[in-house]
Amino acid sequence: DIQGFIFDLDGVLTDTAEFHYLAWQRLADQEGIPFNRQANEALRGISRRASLMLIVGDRPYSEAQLEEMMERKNGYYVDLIQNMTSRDLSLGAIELLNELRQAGIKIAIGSASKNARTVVERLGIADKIDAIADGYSVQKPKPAPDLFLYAANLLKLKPEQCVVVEDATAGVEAALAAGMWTVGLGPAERVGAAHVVLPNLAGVKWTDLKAKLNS
Ligand code: B16
Ligand code: MG
Repeated sequence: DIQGFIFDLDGVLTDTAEFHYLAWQRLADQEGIPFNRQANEALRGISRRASLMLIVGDRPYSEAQLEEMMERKNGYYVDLIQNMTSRDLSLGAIELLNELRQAGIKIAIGSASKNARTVVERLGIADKIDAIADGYSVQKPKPAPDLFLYAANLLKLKPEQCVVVEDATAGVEAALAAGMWTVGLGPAERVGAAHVVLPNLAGVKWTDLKAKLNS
């Protein structure tokens, strides 16, 4: 029986992808590295370091320079998310969170971001979340199952009792590898491997989802 939900944050409960993009673009411009919105698509849901490595490619940066660039990008990103409010919640998110809580389902965040706690606070949903697994929780990033297993453990649930909601290919892979029910948000080319694929959270009801996951 399903007793817990683990929500990815960026791209699922809110759209911080634009802020990540603006911060990476600023860094790339300063470094004279070609980058654009399309290149940014490949960074969806992957860790800060893996994102930077995709941007710099085979340019010979030292470890110290890479660290500095990650910090610089994060500074821009942290500035951008200070202005977030509950208005930045994805359409349908608050309704689904409320319905799940009323049904006694436990709720966790499973995000690769080291800024997940700040974003949860800014969105005003901290009181609806039972546990947060974030960029500090495990060593191996998605597509490894570690982060979602860590989240399930915080909820004291078994993998098969959990539903993961993800927008990224790496996240869907991580959820399946963890042995959890998986809801993919977005185009089938991106999240088609999930058990259920939906465009976004708008109008999504737990009662409907439950029926889909059981069939
Ligand atoms: P940070 P998610 C991911 O969050 C983002 O989708 C990804 O673009 C970002 O690089 C990653 O977090 C790390 O974020 O630099 O803030 O630690 O989708 O797993 O909620
Ligand atoms: Mg995501």
